[in-house]
Amino acid sequence: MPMKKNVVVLNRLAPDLVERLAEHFNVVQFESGQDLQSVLTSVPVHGVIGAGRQLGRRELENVSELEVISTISVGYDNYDLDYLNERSILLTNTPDVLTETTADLAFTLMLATARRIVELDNWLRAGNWRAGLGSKYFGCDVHGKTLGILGLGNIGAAIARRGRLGFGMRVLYTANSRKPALEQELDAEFRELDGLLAEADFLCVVVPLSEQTRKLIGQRELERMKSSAILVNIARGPVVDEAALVEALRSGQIRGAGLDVFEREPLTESPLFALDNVVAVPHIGSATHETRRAMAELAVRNLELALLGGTPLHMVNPQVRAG
Ligand code: 8YV
Repeated sequence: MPMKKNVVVLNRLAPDLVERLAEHFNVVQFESGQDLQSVLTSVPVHGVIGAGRQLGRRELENVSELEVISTISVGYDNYDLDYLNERSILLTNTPDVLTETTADLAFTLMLATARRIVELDNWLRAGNWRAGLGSKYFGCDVHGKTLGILGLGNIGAAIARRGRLGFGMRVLYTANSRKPALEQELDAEFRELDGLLAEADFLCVVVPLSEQTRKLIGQRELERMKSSAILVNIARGPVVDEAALVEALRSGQIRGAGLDVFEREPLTESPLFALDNVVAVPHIGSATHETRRAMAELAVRNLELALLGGTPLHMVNPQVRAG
């Protein structure tokens, strides 16, 4: 029987998934508090599975047997892709299974910010509801408004669908390429970024983080938005210049923001926390029992296929296998 390959598991997986991995591999569980580089070099590691860790040259240069990283996420900005390509290390990810759940969260943030749900929940619990609610506490409509999607990939399209079909919204989008099928399905209209900023009542940021999208939304862009507009970011924090956003929210440049992601994560302190017109949640886009389970299963499957001689279902850099 051939020797089992070694696999490092970065996060806690369900026991049945760990058992499943253990059928084919020696499983090394990384525990928080441990030094990642030491764990990665404690045995010849062939595969890594998990998310939430930056992996590049520094972490991987002594992991000489590494064949595959199976990330439990759709985004892969945590990985130095150029370095993985240079080393012919395969990267697999988990798209599709989280699309609808993440779109649900985008809508939750739109609605919660527009209707001031968190602010008014706090107000109510503080015992303030003694008389009728004055217009001071009114929110704004979501239905029938203009939804601007920045990045019309799978998740952007799922948000657009909710807006168009569920809330009768007009859909505008900015993307690297035109999407004729979605334009037809959702009456969506393409805009250059400045046009999108000027017309959107709700601006949903759904682009992946890359050097091209870092700080894509800064002071200049926020100044082009309507003062009645709400910004929702479910992509990656660094796509939005957070200091500029705080300023825009404080000064009333825009109405509010619903944020799932931040420049630095995890986050324990932020000027955003002092603002009533912000609804902030701790990067929960895919965090439902069903979806996280589906993501973990898919990542395990990708890892098995990569290390046992098959073709993983989702490869970020399939070209490394061609050579
Ligand atoms: C991940 C995400 O679960 O998939 C992504 O890209 O942002 C989340 O759904 C998270 O990054 C895991 O840490």
